[in-house]
Amino acid sequence: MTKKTYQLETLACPTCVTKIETVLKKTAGVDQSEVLFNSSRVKVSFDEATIDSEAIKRRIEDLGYKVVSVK
Ligand SMILES: [Cu+2]
Repeated sequence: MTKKTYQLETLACPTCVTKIETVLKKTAGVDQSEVLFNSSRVKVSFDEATIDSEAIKRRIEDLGYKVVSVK
């Protein structure tokens, strides 16, 4: 399992957290995801055989949240 942290631009409200988590939970290959509202970070653990980091980043950005950095 691979773990990455995606730094987003400042999240405006807690609804964003639910929105991102809901989509990531339904994404094939994603094992766990957690959105940290205060730091505007998304922590994801995923199976690289099924999905790569770039696809997860795109998934988040498709929702309208810009990913500033990934580590
Ligand atoms: Cu919001």
